[in-house]
Amino acid sequence: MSFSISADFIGQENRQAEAALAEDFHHLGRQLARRGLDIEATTRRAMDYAVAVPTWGVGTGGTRFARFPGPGEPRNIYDKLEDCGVINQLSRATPNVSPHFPWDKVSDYSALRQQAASHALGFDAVNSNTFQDQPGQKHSYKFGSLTHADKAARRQAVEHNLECIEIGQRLGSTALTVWIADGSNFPGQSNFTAAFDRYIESLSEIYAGLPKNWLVFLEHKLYEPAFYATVISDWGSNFMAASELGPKAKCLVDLGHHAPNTNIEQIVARLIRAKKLAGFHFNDSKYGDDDLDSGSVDPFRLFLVFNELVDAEMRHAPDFAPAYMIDQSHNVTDPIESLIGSAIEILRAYVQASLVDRAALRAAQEASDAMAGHRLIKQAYTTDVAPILAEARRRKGGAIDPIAVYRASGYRAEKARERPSSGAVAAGIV
Ligand SMILES: [Mn+2]
Repeated sequence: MSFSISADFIGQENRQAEAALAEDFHHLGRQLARRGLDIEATTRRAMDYAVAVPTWGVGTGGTRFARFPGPGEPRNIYDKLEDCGVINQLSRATPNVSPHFPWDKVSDYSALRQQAASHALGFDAVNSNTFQDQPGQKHSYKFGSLTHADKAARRQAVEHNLECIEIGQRLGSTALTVWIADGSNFPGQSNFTAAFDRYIESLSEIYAGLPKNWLVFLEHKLYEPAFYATVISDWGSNFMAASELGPKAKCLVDLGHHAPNTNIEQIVARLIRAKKLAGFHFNDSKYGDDDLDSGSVDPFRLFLVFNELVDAEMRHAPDFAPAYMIDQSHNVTDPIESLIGSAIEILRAYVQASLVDRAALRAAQEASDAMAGHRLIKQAYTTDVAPILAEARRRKGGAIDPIAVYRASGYRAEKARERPSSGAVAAGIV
């Protein structure tokens, strides 16, 4: 029998924090009421928000220099689901997981779906992998996959994506996320135009294989592993591709996949306007695609992204239904703690953005009152919404202080006993 955290334990831990939370929640409610805001309505929004966790995120990540495995790491997709279940049990914000193939391949997907359901989890977008070679694979992706100069390698990559769609259908997913590592390391190595043409040709075949209610999320990334040029390097290339492919193709924004100092929130606004925003891979970064915990380095940027999202939601922007996913690499922390913390930070940004006085902001903008507009944004951003987040979790049966409860539960130590290290788990960074 494998160890799990009981609802009784969470309730018991919560009881010690309930009185203080009630006091803080009440006080914040009075503050918000003075601004014409209803804390109950905001709390309901917090309760309804969800962000998916990646199955690859619960294993310890690494860099190209080293990986330092933690104790009790998940050994397979079943262990990963167990860990993802704990993240949702305590945070009540992550009811879906985003699987990755072939890493999460099994022989029986209806059993996998049932296993996920037993942890109260569903499946979000499925991710294909043509950025590394698998054992026994006929054609190598060393020089590309969907854009490879060799037609047979492209064919193999297309087939893999079609297989991912098939698996996703059995899991209840409705989207395929495609990120390719294709690009070049040397000027002259590859023809920019020919590579992009081949991308469109390959993606057209995948697009044709999408079931009726499915979307394909195209993910761009500036550089790495290609260091001179990447085929789908930026949102412009992404938008060109998604536009050529059709309405079921949309652009996924990974927060770490842009040049330093890029105004990502403005890109988000543009994609919303073009009805092409697929959704997000949330993470944070300082220098490049660092895959750090969401909101850990620049929480204001995360808030500004959500400011655009809530703005679009409030004005009922057409065809606006972004998918929210976390994509991080946890190299020095317990991945469960990082994912709980990240889900909280994402939710915090969403709730703070929900507090922006939209009518007053519009008026300030119409009047070209720069300072008034900025102050309205900052008023929302500097509001401490922690009591709303905690109360939303408590009402849904989660923990008032999820990371403290996780630590007190002894879950990791139990798993270290149950899961002898195989050293085989790969943690991906995409
Ligand atoms: Mn990503």
